[in-house]
Amino acid sequence: MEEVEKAVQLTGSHNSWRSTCINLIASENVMSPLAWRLYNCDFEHRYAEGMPGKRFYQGLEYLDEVELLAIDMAKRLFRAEYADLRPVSGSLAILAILSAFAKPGDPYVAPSVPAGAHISQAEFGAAGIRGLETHHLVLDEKEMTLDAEKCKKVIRDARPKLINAGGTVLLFPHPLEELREAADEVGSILTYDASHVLGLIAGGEFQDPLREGAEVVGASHHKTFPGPQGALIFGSNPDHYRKIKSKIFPGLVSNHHLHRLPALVVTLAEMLEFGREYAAQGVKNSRALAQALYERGFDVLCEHKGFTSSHQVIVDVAGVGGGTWVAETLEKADIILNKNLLPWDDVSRSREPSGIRIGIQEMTRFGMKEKEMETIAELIERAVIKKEDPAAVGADVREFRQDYSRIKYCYDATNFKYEFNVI
Ligand code: DSN
Repeated sequence: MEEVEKAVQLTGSHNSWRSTCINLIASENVMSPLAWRLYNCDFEHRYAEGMPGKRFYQGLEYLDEVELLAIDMAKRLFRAEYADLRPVSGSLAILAILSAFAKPGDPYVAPSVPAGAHISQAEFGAAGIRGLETHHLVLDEKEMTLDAEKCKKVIRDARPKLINAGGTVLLFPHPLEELREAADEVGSILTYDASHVLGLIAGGEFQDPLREGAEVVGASHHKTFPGPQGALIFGSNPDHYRKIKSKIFPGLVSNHHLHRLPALVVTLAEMLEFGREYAAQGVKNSRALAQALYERGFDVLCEHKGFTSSHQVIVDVAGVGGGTWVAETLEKADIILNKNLLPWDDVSRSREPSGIRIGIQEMTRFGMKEKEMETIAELIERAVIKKEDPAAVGADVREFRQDYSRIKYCYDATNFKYEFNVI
């Protein structure tokens, strides 16, 4: 079939192209070779509903054990009282949490999207679908972190059932202890969307939401945490989990994409073993890239506080073509990142925002360090500021990338024997 040939060819083209690009999308990552190998397994074809040992389908003897391993390891890694790996996406994890603690019409508090919230935290995303009355936490735009005093006032005035900190632009830790104080005053649950920084939390970098006051954490596990695509929820209070559980199943997830689970066990093990080294290098890399871009004339946010404490770098590119032009020009040079709203952009400008967001986690996985961040900054400068032909810059990108094709911070897949076939 012509269509099949086309699909095969397009998939191959995508695979070869992105393996030669400098991949800087802050929400992406690559699995380790062993995780990737296990991902392609028969669990993909099977159905499970409910909890291990209490399923509604037969044939899950081995899956149950794998899922219990993953749950146990996630609890250990994040020092949590419970962990549920069934949400198949970050948005569903957030929606399950929102549904557990707030009903339609209830007040709810989260940052706005320009202030860094993910769409699932927003009135036009999962929070809106749940029918919540959304109030916004206040970001200190200079410091790029929530303004504790102003947020406390919002919480005291709105008296929300639920507060959802964290989000999709996260340069610096948020003041969770202060938010928790206000949450306790009004009887609100403090949750944290850790999708972006989950791998940093696992590696002891950034902030540890459960230790700082958050009670429930929802996160996708494929951004800084380099697992298969999917999500989890974990937290400190088992009573909360009783409420969340039924929202996941039978509420929002029927089958939970079972082939994720062995790949997740591998990723959890690799993060337990190599996570500290990976996360520490990641933060060094984002700071080095920010510094190198700044020295080349880019308006990188938060120079006064070292630019970033996470894997992200945010650049105001309004003066050099705008977010859309910069992202599209860099794509022509095989440097892949995304345009992004800045806190002072109106949300209606999401197609023409002032900023770009850069994430260093994938290139860190391929072994890049501070020196390589200098090279990346130079390549970006050539395409964006010096306006060199992107195709010429792209040729240098592809040559540079050749030396970074093996994933680090993981087990050697050849040390494990696997004798199963997919079909
Ligand atoms: N939209 C994604 C991000 O890039 O942050 C998260 O799902």
